[in-house]
Amino acid sequence: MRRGKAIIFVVVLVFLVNFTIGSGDVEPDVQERNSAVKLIRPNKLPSPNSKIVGGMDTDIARYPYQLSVRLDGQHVCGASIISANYALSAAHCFVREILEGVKEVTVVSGSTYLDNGGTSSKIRSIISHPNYSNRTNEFDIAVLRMADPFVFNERVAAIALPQSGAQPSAGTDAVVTGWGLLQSGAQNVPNTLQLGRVKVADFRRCRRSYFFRVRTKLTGRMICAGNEITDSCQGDSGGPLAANNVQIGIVSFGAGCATPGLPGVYTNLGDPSIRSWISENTNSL
Ligand code: 4AZ
Repeated sequence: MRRGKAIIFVVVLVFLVNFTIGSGDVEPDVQERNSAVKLIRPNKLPSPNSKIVGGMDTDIARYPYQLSVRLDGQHVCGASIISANYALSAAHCFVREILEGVKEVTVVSGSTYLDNGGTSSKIRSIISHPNYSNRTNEFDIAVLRMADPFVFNERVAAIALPQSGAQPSAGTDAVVTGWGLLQSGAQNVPNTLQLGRVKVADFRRCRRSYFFRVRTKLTGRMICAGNEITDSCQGDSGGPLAANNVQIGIVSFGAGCATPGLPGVYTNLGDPSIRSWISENTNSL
């Protein structure tokens, strides 16, 4: 009987804690990535001069691994160069609904600006992780095999990948780059590549917040980074999170952008299953 009471007590306690933590003024929704990408698709061309959330203008020469993924010429996602023949992006950028009716998928390398410069390259094949799930956001990774190799120069170069099992500790300084929205819900993406300086967040804490506040389960295939000041946002998806010139994450999802207590979520490239999948699909990188 004592045990029965203890269980009831724990159940009530968990419920109360949940309820209090989860009852902020406005509950942020987990971004519907598909609609998010649509938001920045067709007819909404980047307005020049509008600014990742809390970032600053930067130059492609500083982040020469950054790519813009274009569907029929329109920027939809980021990606990164990992070798002459391969790029890395997010699987959610290439789901059937998004590719429907699209004639051409290309990446643009070597340009700071969305509206001019750089080199457009054709993709031979898109390999999305077979275990990617748009319900759980697990394994949000895709390898892009280029039709022709990238020609490397000071604005076009590959970024290194982590060793299998390498896990960035909380507080690690990282940079996220991209042409994503400057504010949650903004209408246009910026024309100039943005750089956001973020810190890797404590994973258990991040996982707890996502679970209690947005009922979303994070797994070891994910890492969190950013805060209420600086974060990735829609349109940055697929792009790189780098620390010490090593790509540690891929922009994957979040609960809005720069939402207090809910950092951005990234595919964890150090996770052994993710890391070995990249090797297997890129002729062993
Ligand atoms: C998105 O919709 C998205 N704040 C990407 C990153 C984040 C939120 C949303 C992280 O593509």
